[in-house]
Amino acid sequence: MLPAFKPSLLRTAAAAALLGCAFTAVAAGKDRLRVEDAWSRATPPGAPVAGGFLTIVNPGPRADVLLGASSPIAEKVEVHEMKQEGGMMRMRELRDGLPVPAGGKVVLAPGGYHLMFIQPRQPLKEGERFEATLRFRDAGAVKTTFQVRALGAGAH
Ligand SMILES: [Cu+2]
Repeated sequence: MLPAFKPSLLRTAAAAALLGCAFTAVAAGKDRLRVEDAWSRATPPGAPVAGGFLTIVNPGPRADVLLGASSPIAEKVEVHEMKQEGGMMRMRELRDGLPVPAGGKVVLAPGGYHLMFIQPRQPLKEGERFEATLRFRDAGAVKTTFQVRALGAGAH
């Protein structure tokens, strides 16, 4: 009698714990900042930099800031902005980070904001994937998988 009773009690406790965890995750996940559609371009051998493009979605009630990133595929990763200045496209590092509005999103795309992978450790090949960790002021580290698209790929 007892041996049959005990495991079922344990199972019930385990199920309750699992459900509890699941509900907590759903509640917290609703407002959680996320990264979508991360991609990069194939690079020729010896390319000094590669761009990283993605969309940051922040459904929560608080603004956040993308402070930086790191990746095993590059020496370092910077947050850059590209814009027209005096008839020329110029690129600069956003040293204070890139703000992400509450309940909004920011698109990093060719010709605008982007991540700059500096000194890639090997050429990026079309069809491959690689990992990078984005660092946000409030959301902390967000691990992201980048899909490498064809050389010369534009915005989708
Ligand atoms: Cu750049």
